[in-house]
Amino acid sequence: MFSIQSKWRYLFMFLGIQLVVMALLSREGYHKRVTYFIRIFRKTESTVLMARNHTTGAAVGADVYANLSRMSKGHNGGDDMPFCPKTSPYIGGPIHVSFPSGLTLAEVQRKNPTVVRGGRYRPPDCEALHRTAIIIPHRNREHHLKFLLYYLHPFLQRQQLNYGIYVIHQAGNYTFNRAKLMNVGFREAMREEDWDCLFFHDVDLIPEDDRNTYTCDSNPKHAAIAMDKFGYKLPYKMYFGGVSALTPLHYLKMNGFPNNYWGWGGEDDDIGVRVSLGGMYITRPSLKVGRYKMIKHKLDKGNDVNPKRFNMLAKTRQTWKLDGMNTVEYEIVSREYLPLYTNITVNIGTEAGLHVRPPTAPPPKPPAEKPANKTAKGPANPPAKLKEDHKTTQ
Ligand code: UD2
Ligand code: MN
Repeated sequence: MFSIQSKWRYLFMFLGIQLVVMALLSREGYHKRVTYFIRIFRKTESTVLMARNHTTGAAVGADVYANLSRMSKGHNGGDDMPFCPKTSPYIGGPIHVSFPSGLTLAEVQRKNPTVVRGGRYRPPDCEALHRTAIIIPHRNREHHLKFLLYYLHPFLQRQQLNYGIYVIHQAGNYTFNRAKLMNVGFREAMREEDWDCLFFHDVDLIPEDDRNTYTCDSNPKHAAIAMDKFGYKLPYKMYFGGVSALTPLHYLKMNGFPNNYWGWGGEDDDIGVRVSLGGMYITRPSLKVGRYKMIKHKLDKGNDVNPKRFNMLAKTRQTWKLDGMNTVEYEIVSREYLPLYTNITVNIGTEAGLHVRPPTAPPPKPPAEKPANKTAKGPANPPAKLKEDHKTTQ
């Protein structure tokens, strides 16, 4: 007869052997079956669903708005406001991303009641450790912008950041220039606030995991390491497109971004090269965390592939100090503090400069000689300058 104690001993031995067998099986490629078995014993978390679709490897994440209501209770805002913790308690991991039809900006606004004018936010219950500006180059992508705002606002709130969203809108129909718009965004955002980190963000990329924190590293960070469009892999080592994060010091060390890449392509690689020319290196989050979904689209009208990009790229070493933040020229057309973002519409000109002159018209014919009595009366409609002079002498 077994005593009760020895029964337990055998039971534990049996479970121990099972664990060893499972570990061996796991090494032999039975990972899925083993994790399934383990998950039966694990308490399932209500906010984070880590299940993986084994055909695509895609994470089925949580609703990005799931735990926001927990943090809406404000603090009295006095001097005794504590600093936020190093790791936010609201971070949950994978986020479910889909693009339902019928979403409106009004709905995004309704779901983000603590975001204030200009798309600004501060955690209500603690002093943020980081101040991050998001810079989004934009033209004719309102549909994408709406989805990005829908996901980005709660994503950043979960990270307890003090943040602001800037949309830098290229005025006119001339060829798009993503990198120059970023230079504008950098200068205009820094003019408004002492941001300690700037995220340069394509309008169509939605982050899929909130452990991908929107804060800066000691070197420029390429955040979009794993995108669905590249099978959630880094396409090549020097890739720096999509979403990147730099401190103001990083940005100035590499003389910002180039101003002369008009049209699609090349500018992201130029920026990548500038990082090393500025004496820095690229950091990245892990493949598991730096995941993004890109909203599918075609090449835009006004953003044709830039045929000069390879020639230009070959010369970055010679040009990076001559073109960049130290030479950027633009004119602000308008600045609007909208409920969900600050919209800056800007004229960035063309390759020919800021003011494109219309093709030169033939000089006007000199007026025919007038009889003396008519000229004495003076012109019926004096030129503006004369009108001004007249006013000041009144
Ligand atoms: C890739 C890179 C992008 C950039 C681009 C080449 C990814 C995910 N991104 O994007 O970072 O290097 O190649 O230039 O690989 N945009 C507008 N309106 C326009 C055109 C562009 O708003 O008419 C903005 C918008 O923020 C967009 C970004 O520019 O996300 C990049 O343009 P794209 O999305 O057409 O290019 P894509 O997806 O090949
Ligand atoms: Mn895109």
